[in-house]
Amino acid sequence: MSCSDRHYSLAHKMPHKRHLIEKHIIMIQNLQNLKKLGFEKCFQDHVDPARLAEFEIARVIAVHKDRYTVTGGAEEVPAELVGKLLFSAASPLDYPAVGDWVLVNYYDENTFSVIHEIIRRKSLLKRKTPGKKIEFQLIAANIDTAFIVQSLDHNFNLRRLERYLVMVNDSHIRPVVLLSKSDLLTSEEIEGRIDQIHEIMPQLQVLPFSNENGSGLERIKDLLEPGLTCCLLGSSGVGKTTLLNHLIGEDLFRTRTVREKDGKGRHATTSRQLITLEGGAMVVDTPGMRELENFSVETGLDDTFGEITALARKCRFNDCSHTSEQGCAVLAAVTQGTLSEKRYRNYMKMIRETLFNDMSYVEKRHKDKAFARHCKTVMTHKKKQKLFSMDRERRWKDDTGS
Ligand SMILES: Nc1nc2c(ncn2[C@@H]2O[C@H](COP(=O)(O)OP(=O)(O)OP(=O)(O)O)[C@@H](O)[C@H]2O)c(=O)[nH]1
Ligand SMILES: [Mg+2]
Ligand SMILES: [Zn+2]
Repeated sequence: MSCSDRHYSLAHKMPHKRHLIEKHIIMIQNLQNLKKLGFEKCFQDHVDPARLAEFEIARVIAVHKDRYTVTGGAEEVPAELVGKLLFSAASPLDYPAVGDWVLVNYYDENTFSVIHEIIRRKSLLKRKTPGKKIEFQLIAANIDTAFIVQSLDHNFNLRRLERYLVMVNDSHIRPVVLLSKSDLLTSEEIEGRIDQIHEIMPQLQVLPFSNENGSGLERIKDLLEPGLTCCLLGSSGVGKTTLLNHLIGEDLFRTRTVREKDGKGRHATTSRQLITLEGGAMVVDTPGMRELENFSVETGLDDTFGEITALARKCRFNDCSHTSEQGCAVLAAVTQGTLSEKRYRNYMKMIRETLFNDMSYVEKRHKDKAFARHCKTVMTHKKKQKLFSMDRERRWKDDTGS
């Protein structure tokens, strides 16, 4: 007897239970669908079973301002927040983000839904909004793996990588580093950069790849297990959306054509959406984050050297050091005389000091290690000297017979 036959005969014997059994079967089927979307037991543990009689579980797959799209595994349904949730929200953290699991009610043959509750999150990726106020903007919830994408050209920068890593680690998400545009470098150069990363973060998984010639794409696909939720992070223009389009297998999302003149262009990706790949993994694409790119926002450099940081944004390279680069807008202003050399020198001095004060924990630890090594060398040297002097003393005593 198959499982459904047994349910059928049971329902016949106990007609009053029939409704309950049918509901149970629907719930199991729904649970299967939810699992495909990444639903795990830990989420279920946070839902009051009584609420499940009233609501259904769904996942937020898109956010556009105050409108949402949710799905329980079948159709994608537009959703709004219930008034109570709206009015009780004390901070942006209380609103649903892409990837959130929520309790909803469906209406009008599943063409509309209302979100009543956000199920406790496993992880939350958020960014501080620029400015002094401590306010957060949600990026995505319940992410398992964050792919931090850096391109192997001038975008490659260990400091920036650390910033992204700190953010990902703080959110309890597993980081994987993807080095894009491997087509632009020789394999020795690529190995060199991977070594540089492993020197400070030996455990980190680092995969080079190219959207241009497809190398490394298979290794990335291998990581995308069914039910896994991941996100793409990294500077604007490193090729996140191009990678996503490759993973989907078609050019579904708009990518950026780098404008030759200033090498920058606008952020191509602006919306937040959870895309389900054919293999069953889900991906959120994100735009590059200025605040992780540009430390001047956090350090107050903007307040003091506003006109220079404005110029710096026009430099061709995101990580321009304003010392020798081609296309450096700051140097150009000094040459043209619109920026005084003295002010430029003060700015550079301030940057050096800020960079030093702002040294990340990895660098500090690295320094500590170097310091520890130095201490050890000194101690060994001292020990040797002591042994040497003891030996000399002994010999002197032997010689003099004292
Ligand atoms: N040579 C080379 N160019 C690439 C590669 N990947 C992407 N590009 C180019 O880089 C540019 C930017 O790519 P996008 O995918 O739009 O970059 P993004 O990271 O999504 O940028 P934002 O959405 O602004 O954050 C495009 O012109 C791509 O053609 C690569 O592997 N090699
Ligand atoms: Mg993009
Ligand atoms: Zn510059």
